[in-house]
This record gives sequence, C-alpha cells and structure tokens, in this order.
Amino acid sequence: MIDKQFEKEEFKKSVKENVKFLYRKTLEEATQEQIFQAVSYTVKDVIIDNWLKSQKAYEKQDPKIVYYMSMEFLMGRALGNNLINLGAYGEVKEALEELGLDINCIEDQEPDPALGNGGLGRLAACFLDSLATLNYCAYGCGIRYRYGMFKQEIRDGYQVEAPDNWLKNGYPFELRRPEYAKEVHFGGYVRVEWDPVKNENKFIHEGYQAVKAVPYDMPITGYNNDVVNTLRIWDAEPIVDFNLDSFDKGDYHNAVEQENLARTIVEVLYPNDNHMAGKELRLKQQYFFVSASLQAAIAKYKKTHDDITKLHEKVVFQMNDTHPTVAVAELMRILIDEEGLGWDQAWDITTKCCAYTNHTIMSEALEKWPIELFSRLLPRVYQIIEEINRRFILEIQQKYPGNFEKIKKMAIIYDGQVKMAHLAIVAGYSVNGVARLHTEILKNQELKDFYEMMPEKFNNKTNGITQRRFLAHGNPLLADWVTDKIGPDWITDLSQLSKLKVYADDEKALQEFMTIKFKNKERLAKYILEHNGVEVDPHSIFDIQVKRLHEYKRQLLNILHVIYLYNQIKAHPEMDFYPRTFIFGAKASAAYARAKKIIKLINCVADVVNNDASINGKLKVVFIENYRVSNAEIIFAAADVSEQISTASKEASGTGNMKFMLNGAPTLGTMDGANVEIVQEVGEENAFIFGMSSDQIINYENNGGYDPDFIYNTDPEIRQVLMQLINGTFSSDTEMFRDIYNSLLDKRNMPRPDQYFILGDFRSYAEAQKRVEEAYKDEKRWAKMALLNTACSGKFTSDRTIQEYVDDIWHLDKVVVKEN
Ligand code: CRA
Repeated sequence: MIDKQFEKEEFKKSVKENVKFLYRKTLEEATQEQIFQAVSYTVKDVIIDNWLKSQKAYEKQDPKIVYYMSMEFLMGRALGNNLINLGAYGEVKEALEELGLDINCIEDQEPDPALGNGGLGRLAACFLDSLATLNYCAYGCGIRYRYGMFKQEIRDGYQVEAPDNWLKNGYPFELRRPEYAKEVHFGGYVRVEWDPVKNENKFIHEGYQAVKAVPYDMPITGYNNDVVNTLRIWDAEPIVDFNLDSFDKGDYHNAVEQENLARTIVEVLYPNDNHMAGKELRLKQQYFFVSASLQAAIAKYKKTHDDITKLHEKVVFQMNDTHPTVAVAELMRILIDEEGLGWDQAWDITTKCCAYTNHTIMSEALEKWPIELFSRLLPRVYQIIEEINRRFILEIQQKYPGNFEKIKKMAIIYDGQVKMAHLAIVAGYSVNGVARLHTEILKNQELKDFYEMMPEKFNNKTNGITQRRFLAHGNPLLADWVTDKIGPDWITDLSQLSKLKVYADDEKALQEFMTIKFKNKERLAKYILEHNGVEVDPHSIFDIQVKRLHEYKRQLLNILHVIYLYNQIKAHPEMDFYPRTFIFGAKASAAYARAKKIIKLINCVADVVNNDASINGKLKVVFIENYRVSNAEIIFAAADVSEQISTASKEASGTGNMKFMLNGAPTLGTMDGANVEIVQEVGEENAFIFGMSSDQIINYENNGGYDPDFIYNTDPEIRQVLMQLINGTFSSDTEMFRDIYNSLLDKRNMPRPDQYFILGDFRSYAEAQKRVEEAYKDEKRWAKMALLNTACSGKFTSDRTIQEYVDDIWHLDKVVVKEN
C-alpha cells in the first residue's frame, strides 16, 4: 500500500511548499538542487513517521540490538533507495514528471555520502539495508567525516584528488541529536587510589583533553515493512564549559588544544583500502566513535534494564575489521571504572558482547600500534589491554607449557606493539572470515595458532550485496523483466531468481534479456561520452574492471593484456577480432605512488589505442573518472564481462563480483575470494576461470617466490609488452613507467619481483580472454550464460548473509512494526 504522502497530488503540493519554505521560491524559480532538497524533505517526512513507529515498536518488544561498529559506511545516495524501499519510486517518478521534472536529474543532485573506501564500507551499508528489511533492530555506529572519500579527477592521465565537501548544501537525510552527546577523553594519566570500602585499587583518569561527540542520525529504511533503523555517525565539537573553566585558570593553551582536537578528529576519511597508515589521528578517530557509541549503547540499555551483568542478552557489538577493536577495552573500562564491576565479571560480559569480522590477510593492512603512542593517547585503556594480555599469556602457558614460540606469535602486546587482531580474537566470542576460501586460509595459515587454541570461535560468513540497490534501483529494466517473469518476491527473497533457469533455452526470453543488456550499455555509453568525452560502441564487448586500485587486484595484468591484444591486431590486421571495450574505474589511495602510476599507464594506453585509426576501432580503453556508488549502479547493469582477477588468496571475498553476476555478467576470474562460490553456483561452464590456485600461490610464497625472469626470457610476446613500458610506446618520457617495469622484473623489488604473479598468470589469462571472445561470438550461448548468471546469483544477497549472522552469532529477535 502506498503512503498517503505519496499520492501524487499530495506529493506535488508538499514539494512546492518545501521549495517555498526552504528557499522562498516557486518551483519554476528553483534550481534542480533546491528541488532535490525539497523532494527529499517530503520523503523524509514519511520516513520520520515510520522512524517514530519503529522506535515505539522496539520499546514495546525490547529486542536484542546489534551495534555494527564500523569506521566506514559507503552509503551511496539515499533518495532513490528510500523511494524503492518505501514502494513509492514509480509514483514519485510520475508525480515529478507531471511537474515537468526528471527523477534521474533530481537524484543526480544528491552528493554520494562516501564515508568509506571500498568493499568493507559498502558491505556495512548493504548490511544495514538487509537488517532493516529483515525486521531486526540494528544501529550502524560510525563517524560523520566532514570530507568523505576524495573526488577523483583525471588530468593529463593522472589522478588528482579533490576534497569531497558532501555537507556543503546541507544533507537532508540526517538529524542532529545534541541531547545524546557524550564526552570522550584523550591523553592525561591514570592516578591509582586505594578504595578502603571495596578494599581494592581505583583508577582515576586525569589531566585529559575532552571532546564532545554529537550524534547525527540517518534513517535506514527496510523494504516495505515500515521499519526504520538508524545509522548513528558522530561529529566532534569542543566542550564550551570546560573551555571557560580553562580560561579562568589561565590554561589558555589547553583550551586551544581541545578546540583543535575537536576540529581535526572528524575532518577526513583516511583514503586507504586494505592498508594501515599508522597515524595517531586515526587511532583518535577510532577511540572517539567507539567510546561515544558504547556510552550511548549502555545508557540506552540502562534506561530500561537494571542488571548490567545481563547486557549480552540485549546487546551485541560487531566489529567491522580491527578498526573498532579498542571497543573491547573501552567496554571493560566502562564496566569496571564506571559501573563498578570486578575484572572477572566485566570480562565475562565483554566476551559475550563482542564479535569480530576479519576482512583481509594482507599483512600491510594488519593494525599494530606502537605502545608509546597507544599508552600516551589512551592511558587507561592501554592499562586494561596490558592486563588482558597478561592473563592471556598465562592461558597460553597453561595450554602450551614451555612453548615460547606460541607467546611470541599470539601475544596481544609484543615487540613494542599492540596487535589489534589478537585483541579482537581473544576478547571476541566469534571470529569470522568473509568467504569460504578466506575463512579456510585464516584457519589454516594466518590465524592457525588461534584456531588451534579456540576453534569454536571461528566461522564463515560469505559476503552479500543488496538487490534493492543493485538491481531494483540500478537496473530498472532488468528488475521489471524479472518481476514480469517470476513475480516480485525476489526483492526480499533473492533465491527466487533460480526460477529464471527455465528461460535458459527460451529464445524469446534470451533475446529480451540481451536487449535489456544492450539498452543498459547504451546508457553507460552515454554516461561515458558525457563524463569522459570518449565514444564507445555498445555493440562491442563491455569488459569491465571497477574496484579500488591495488597491485593485488591486478589492474596491471588487465592493461598489459590490452597492450598484448593491440600488438596482435597491429601485427595481424586481417585477424578475426570481436570489438572490445575495456572499461576501468578505480581510485588509488593518495599516497600509493605505484597505484597512481598504473592509472596513468591505463590512460596512456587508452590514448594510443583509441587514437590509432589503423585498428578500426576494434579496441577501446576507457578510464571512468571518479568511480563511486552512484555510477557503479549504471556500470554493473551494462557489463558483459566481470573482471575479478586478483592473485589467488589475496581478495578476501570481493563484492563487486556479486553485483556483476546479479546483473548478468559472467565472471572472468581467478579462484579467489567469493569467486569460488560464484563458480560453484553458476557452474564452471558459465564462467571463465584462469590462473594459479591459492594453494599454489601460498606454496610459492612460503618457498621464496617464483622466477618471472624465466617467463620474460622464454615468451617473446610478453617480453615485447614489457619492453613497450620503457621504450616510449606509451609515453615520450621513457622513464615514466620504469617503476612498474621494475616491480615485475627487478630483483631489488621488495619483497620480491612480481609479488602478485602477473607474469605467472599472464598466459592463462590471455587464454581465458580468448575463450570469452569465442563464447561471445556465439550469441545464443552468450545470452544463456548471461541469464544463468543472474538466475544463479540468489546466494549472494546480503539478506542471506545477515540471516546467517543472526542465526550463528547475534541471535536477534524479529520485530514487527507494520500492522496488517
Ligand atoms: N578491501 C577485502 O579486501 C572484501 C571486503 C568486505 C576488504 C574485500 O575482498 O570483499 O573487505 N578488506 O569484506 C578490507 O577492507 C581491511 O580489509 C576490502 O574492502
């Protein structure tokens, strides 16, 4: 049933009134951006009613709550998604049309709230969508960065970063909640005082700097169930009262420092994906939002419950990677210092409330903090971690007497560093990986010692994505077609897609499916022309790799293969070659020089290839600027081939792979991350698998690597490609790509040349690409493959993932908000 506010006449009236009140303008005078704001306020009105209703239902039903603790939430735009979930997209689209407005243009006015880097942050956003849709009470807890993920501009082929001032015009879908502000303390020292009543030491934190954490709430709408949950992100403000106090004491300097701390702490998202920079400000950010979120969660619990020792019956904190792991020590601090519990009781509660998800085995991503920094910034929390560590080491000694290797490998504090993963595993009651292969590698390699000591904690939760955003909203043509064929239940039960399998040999259905794909390719071609000024042919194969730029993801393998194809076409102009458009989209961390060079290389190759008339447009290379959630939706819908070519064992799961599959693009990939499960679902004959296995890679790594020289020496075509990196083919500056060349071949490259086995997998990749071409030439075969990818993608909904978290880890209660 459609809400009254979305009856067209009501809706139009409300939009006009909002334009008037907000801007003192008529609709005709208002800009598109102002109309976006007005429309959003109308939608928010409806959401607020459901938000209140949800809160009332939660108060009455008192369900267990999951707090999803995450440094990142890559939300993407809210307007369209909210309309989809409220079941009002069509209605509003028509109402806007009647006002002479195009809903796509209005949606395009919204800045992407980009409070995340890549997969991990987008996963958090999909999880919130699924939690609300499945009727679970959940809070997302994070930071309201003033500047989100930087905007990427490409100038002269180089990435240039521009600030993402997403709050510039005010964000309509947020609500400031000053009444829930909390204080967070940094620095200072811990004074120990004897408590004669309790007959024990008291620990008093003094001389600290304080920051006020002020929450902003964003509504998270469930699909057609009136549920509205909350993403609570914290802003930092100086504490005014304390300031005045400081002035009185003449402590001017301290007052200024507190003011500075408040200003800098939430300033900007660290733009690293899968990499730890180790900056002090980052640890401040972590503690800031964790402390505020825990304080708020406990205050909320205490409002309606009086036994703090039963906290775990109503509350669970899920730690999204180690970034929020300081939560376990902060929870101990609150329970001991503020709630007055003893250590054992506090530990019992903490270890029943905290659970940890691991998202990577990349060693440079593992968080380790120098003791000096940690104890200076968080003296009381550090004390508690020391005690956790002391007790854990005793446990190790008891279990493995005399085995000092175990202590060395497993201690939380060792070698002058605090190891956050070890803390998370020791204090968490659950440790999960994000795809089957990844969890197996954790158990058998990276976390082997922990798995042997506490196997009951380890479990797998294969990632998922929300079909509401990545099919219903991003690909309306296919969404309508699917609904036409199997009804609308797939929107909340993606396993229904398997019913599409009966159309795998139905010529009419296959043709419809491919016609939709073609229209989506035209839509993307239009976007590329408008935003990149490159003309691409929607009849060519759209071969797409979009994801963060990282050496392990091997965009370099892709572009080297493009060069190889280019050489082939030039050498054999008569060769039968199906036209191909290679599309890239990727942001490189601002400080990751080699990744930025790879972007430059892609653009330089594009320049040469796209402007070489002699190849008759058979090859095109496009780098889409500023890849982000909003253009991702358009890109996935238009893909023929999904490039998932990471070095096996390195990509914990991947989630882009699932979005492509859902939209009918077969995977060209390695047996890595969730690709393994994708292939299992769709069948090997409907994917293009290549490359070394994770066992082979790990085997090489444990035995000092492999020899890329041998390949260079014995394969002249690969050698030619490598030569072209340094002989001026793609840049008049022959030194331009020297570093990339050296990364593959120079013995001095650390830790070893071609660390990611690009040359090792090159031939196998080229052969797989050949198979792609052969398959594509056979129209019927390809259509069947594409359709089967959509039909077999049901497993990869985040609804399934969330239900598994609920069943195995969180044990939440379903709530009812919508009365029938
Ligand atoms: N970079 C993994 O690399 C995975 C996501 C979400 C990552 C991806 O393979 O799909 O997490 N890891 O689980 C990560 O951020 C800190 O580790 C990612 O997004």
